[in-house]
Amino acid sequence: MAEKVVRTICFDCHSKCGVLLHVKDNQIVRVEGDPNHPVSQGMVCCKGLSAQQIHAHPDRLKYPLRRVGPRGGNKWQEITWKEAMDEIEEKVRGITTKYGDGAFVTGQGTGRGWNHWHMRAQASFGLPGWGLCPVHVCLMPNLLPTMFTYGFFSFIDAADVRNANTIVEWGINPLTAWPGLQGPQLLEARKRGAKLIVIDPRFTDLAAKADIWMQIRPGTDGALALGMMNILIKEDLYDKEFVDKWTIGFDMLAERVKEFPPERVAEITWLPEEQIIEATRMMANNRPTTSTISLGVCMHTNGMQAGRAIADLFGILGDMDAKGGFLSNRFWDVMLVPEITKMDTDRLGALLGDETKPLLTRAGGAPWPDAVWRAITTGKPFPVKGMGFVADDPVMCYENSRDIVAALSELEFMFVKDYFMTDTAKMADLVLPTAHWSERESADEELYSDPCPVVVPQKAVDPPGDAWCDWQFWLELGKRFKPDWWPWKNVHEMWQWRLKTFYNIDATWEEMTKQGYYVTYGGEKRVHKKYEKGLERPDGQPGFRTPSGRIELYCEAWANFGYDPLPDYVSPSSYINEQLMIAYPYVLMTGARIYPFYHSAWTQIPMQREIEPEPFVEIHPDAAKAEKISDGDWLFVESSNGRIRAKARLTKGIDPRCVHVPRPGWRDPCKELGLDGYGHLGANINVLIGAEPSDPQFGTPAMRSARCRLIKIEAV
Ligand SMILES: Nc1nc2c(c(=O)[nH]1)N[C@H]1C(S)=C(S)[C@@H](COP(=O)(O)OP(=O)(O)OC[C@H]3O[C@@H](n4cnc5c(=O)[nH]c(N)nc54)[C@H](O)[C@@H]3O)O[C@H]1N2
Ligand SMILES: Nc1nc2c(c(=O)[nH]1)N[C@H]1C(S)=C(S)[C@@H](COP(=O)(O)OP(=O)(O)OC[C@H]3O[C@@H](n4cnc5c(=O)[nH]c(N)nc54)[C@H](O)[C@@H]3O)O[C@H]1N2
Ligand code: SF4
Ligand SMILES: [Mo]
Repeated sequence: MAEKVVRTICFDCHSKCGVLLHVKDNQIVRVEGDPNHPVSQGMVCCKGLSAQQIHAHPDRLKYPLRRVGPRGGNKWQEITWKEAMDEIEEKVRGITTKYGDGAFVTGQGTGRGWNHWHMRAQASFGLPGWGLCPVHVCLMPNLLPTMFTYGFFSFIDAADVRNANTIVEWGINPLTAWPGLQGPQLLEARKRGAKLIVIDPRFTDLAAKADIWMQIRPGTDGALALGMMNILIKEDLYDKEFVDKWTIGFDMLAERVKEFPPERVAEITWLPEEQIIEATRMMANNRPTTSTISLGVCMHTNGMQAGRAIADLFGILGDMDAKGGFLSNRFWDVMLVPEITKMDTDRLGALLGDETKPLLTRAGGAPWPDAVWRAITTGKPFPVKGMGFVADDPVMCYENSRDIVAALSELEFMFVKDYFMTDTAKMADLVLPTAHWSERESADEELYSDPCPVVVPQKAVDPPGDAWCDWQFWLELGKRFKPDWWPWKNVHEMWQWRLKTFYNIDATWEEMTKQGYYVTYGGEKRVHKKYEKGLERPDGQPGFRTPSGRIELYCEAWANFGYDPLPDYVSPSSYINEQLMIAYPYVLMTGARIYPFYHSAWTQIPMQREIEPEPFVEIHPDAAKAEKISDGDWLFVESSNGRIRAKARLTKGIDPRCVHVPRPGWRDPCKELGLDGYGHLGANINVLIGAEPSDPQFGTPAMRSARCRLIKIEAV
């Protein structure tokens, strides 16, 4: 067959770059970035480039598999999708009839374009909301503080990097984690002279490009924001006019920040006092200023209040919904609305963990993972007896990995839908094969920065065997329980309904794929400062969508969830006693992204594994010297929760008091390169992280401010 070029979208990370796949005989012979894609502009990274190695990997799952023999014995029988779906239906019905609606929980990992369809499916037979989703650590701890403060979600999509004069990248590393989504815009901004401040305890590829790199002590970002507000107010650098007209609670905030003079903040954050002052003045004197705040800020026990402090900081700087500031984007309004998710807000209190983590259940729409595992092992407050994981390896994803393995082994029924037979999948009763982005059609509308297109990717190659995409799975599953919620014959109809009803895109499937993407708003259609024009609030009045109509520097609604209505700061080590401090001398950060892997995926792919062959831990040379560790030594990284293996990587880009282990876990072996896999416990950071201590109302554990020690493995 002749070579053809298929224009589609890579979905190996949230960037969703436009790509052109050159295809011949069902193989991908070349991957090119699509220069016409409005956001990625031709960018493609090493994960996108390895599409062929993923597509053609000999270990890909091809057909649904049913366990034969004892659980964990790794003996399987190929079955049809009809048999698999019949069995899932029977088990879900049996378990929910016997134990109640909440007894069957479906779990997902990061968003893969179908968050809302997952919720709709889960609500079709169980409790509303996300069955299980890592929103206690991902995205929501950034989004909720801004929603409470500004009345809109502000994340990477909101940062108007293209037009800002000062860009503050706060606990985020876009060049590695969001290369196609913010990478090109950032580099262009630097070229035109925009200032860049990077706040990160590690010297990243982005920090290398910064005007000011603030090497902050992990978990103290809230104190830094309070200190910056202290300077802004003392030096009269905030936007007085905006504050007077559009915010509430300024006087109380001004009192609060008096407690955070620069010298105290310097001590808390390990940052030089002069640097804090210099950065604050740059943000105020070189506006418009924008920022993206991400995992570095929120993966701590004090993350929600840190988010509030930072939200207030940019609130008084005043670049709200302004060109070059923080854009209020409407796509959030149609992403997770009850019309599609079937989320019944009155019933969210039924989600597991509600009694201790109500902000997570009621505002985040998800149960607290720790409460789910305990419901399996104790049956309290109600039993969980069946689980199904789609695009999620829960043992790699959630804190307390060992407890998760123990809990999963007590389930009556479990299914896993993945590309490969993972160690977690081996514990399941049914394993379901999955089509990769190069092998499926879909319509995706998740995160994008300005402009915000809805994309309609095309299939370039056939999946192996009979691997279904996840959308088809949710449709077929939901249909069996609530046929009237799932009236569509196939996924094309389902997406056409979605795009027509929510985005006003009325076209045939062929027309849509030919078009490729629709910029529904943003770009040239963008209207700024909608709050001045009565375009922000549903009632058409000027103002923000908060109860007061203003930016809530003092936030009453936040107080309803048990937090101080003003931002405050509690030390990330407040729970650590002296004994623990001595036994585990290093501050442990886990999970910063590295280029070749997406969470725990792709360690079996040669192109990726060549870049990062082994698990590693970053250590400062001074700390290594004190521990008698050399670069490349194998170590145990040990916390009070457990220990994992990692190779020492010495770098001056980390404080000697801190160490860092990145996200992947190197779960799967790479046979082609003869490299080991470490299974789901051997090198997995979440073996080290406990569920407690955690954010009081939201349940975020100390994934970036835990404690550990380093032990050299002499005999390896
Ligand atoms: N290659 C790759 N890309 C990914 C992913 C992946 O697994 N692999 N995952 C995707 C997902 S789901 C997400 S949520 C995003 C996350 O996107 P990011 O938040 O950008 O990802 P990270 O690299 O985890 O964290 C950003 C930075 O936080 C820093 N940090 C650690 N502790 C602190 C702290 O206390 N304060 C501050 N200010 N910074 C701190 C880390 O050093 C790191 O450089 O990435 C997405 N993109
Ligand atoms: N300690 C610590 N833990 C963390 C983080 C951290 O920084 N530190 N980051 C957290 C964050 S932000 C997130 S979002 C979570 C993410 O965690 P998850 O998204 O659950 O990621 P994985 O654990 O890699 O599990 C995903 C599994 O799905 C498979 N898969 C990949 N794509 C697809 C697909 O499209 N369909 C299907 N069916 N399967 C697919 C992969 O092969 C893999 O086995 O991890 C969280 N866990
Ligand atoms: S940055 Fe890489 S992995 Fe992410 S969408 Fe683009 S090509 Fe794919
Ligand atoms: Mo995430």
